[in-house]
Amino acid sequence: MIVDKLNSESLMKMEDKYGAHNYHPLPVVLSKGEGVYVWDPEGNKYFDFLSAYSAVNQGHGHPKILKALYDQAKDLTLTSRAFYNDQLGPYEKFITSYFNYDKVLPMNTGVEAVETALKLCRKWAYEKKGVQADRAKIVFASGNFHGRTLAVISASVDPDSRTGFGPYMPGYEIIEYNNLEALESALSDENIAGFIVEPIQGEAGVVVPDSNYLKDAYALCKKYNALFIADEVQTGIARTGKLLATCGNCSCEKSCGNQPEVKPDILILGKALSGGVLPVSAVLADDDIMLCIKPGEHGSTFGGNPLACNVAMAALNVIRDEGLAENAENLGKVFRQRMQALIDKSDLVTLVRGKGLLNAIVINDAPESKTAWNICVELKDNGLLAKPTHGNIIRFAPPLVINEEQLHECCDIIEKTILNHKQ
Ligand code: IF1
Repeated sequence: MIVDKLNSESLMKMEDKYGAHNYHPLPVVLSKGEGVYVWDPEGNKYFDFLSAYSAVNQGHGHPKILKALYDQAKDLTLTSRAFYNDQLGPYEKFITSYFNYDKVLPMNTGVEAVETALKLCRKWAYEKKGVQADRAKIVFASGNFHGRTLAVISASVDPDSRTGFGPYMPGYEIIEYNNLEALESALSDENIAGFIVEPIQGEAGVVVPDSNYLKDAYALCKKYNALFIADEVQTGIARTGKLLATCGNCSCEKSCGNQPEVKPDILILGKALSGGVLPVSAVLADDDIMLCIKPGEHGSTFGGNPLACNVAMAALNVIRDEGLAENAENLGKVFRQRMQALIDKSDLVTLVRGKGLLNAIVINDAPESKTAWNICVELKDNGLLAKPTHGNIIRFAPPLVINEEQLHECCDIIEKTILNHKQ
């Protein structure tokens, strides 16, 4: 019996009936993706301007990443770490060289990598800094988004992420983002193990700190013997025009030879580490930190599986071989110029901000208004998919494989939608 292809309407109803209501998606169903494009079951074509929150930097269905998936899947997908496998060592050598660290601890989702980094930071504080047992504290920036687990939402100030899930993880200090005085004051507490920060706060609305913030924050962590932990789950893997948003130079220290302005003590990667093909995350650190975790003290069933190893190596090769950081840097400037020109002729948009191809526009209405949402629905009707972050801010993050002609076509869609929007 040939089952009729379900249409968008029936698919949305099915999700509503049988799925948890933990999301409020835009009313569009996606069934196919290729490069910067996605299609719905009815065959309507859209520009993907969210890239699954920067997990699809390499574009949908990248042939080299899919080949790595197919080629490995037919041999061996999962062994668990109870045994060695023939893909993990080569991957560990590859990724530690790529990002210039001694070691990697492979995990799966971004929040698992964040949790791993927090555990590693505490362990280092007890074993190397000499903090008394159970007294270690970690500093977070308000407005952060590091994932959805209890330990991580304990550091959130967002009521949606936090309320109703207490009691919360102790040992956290939350300070204002982009405030070095607040950081120095917090770090002066000898029990501080580390400071975890997003180089750009994505969910908070693509908040870009002052140009000296990361470098000076890193220096303060060194001064007070606390670990600088960079959550590059969203900003990493070329999204902001550099391989890492924390590296002030080009793609990788080895290729350009310059010393990066900031080399995080613990680096957290996820999302586009796999090009969006399957969950792959990683925590990188040098031996004096990474070896604080001993056998049996941390792990994961799927962490470091052969499939993930091969997909991640292919995904990282695509980033370098196709010059996606440079493309993001160049086209990000074009995008912000186009948006600034729109701001100059529309009072509906007040600001554009971002780095590389991680940008956002601020809509001239109250955060609790539906305007940003309505504009995203109108953008969808005009062939471009994006979604508001908080209230009146719309994030724009296309796959980094986008070309200049496609980018201008998208800016034309955004401009037409904004100028035709009826309040
Ligand atoms: C959802 C937000 C973005 C992240 C940073 C860790 C994680 C994320 C900087 C955890 C994940 C995702 C989660 C996703 C939507 C998306 C998101 F809106 F939730 F905040 F990108 F800004 N660090 N961000 O951005 O990684 O465990 O999800 O793999 O719907 O929750 P994860």
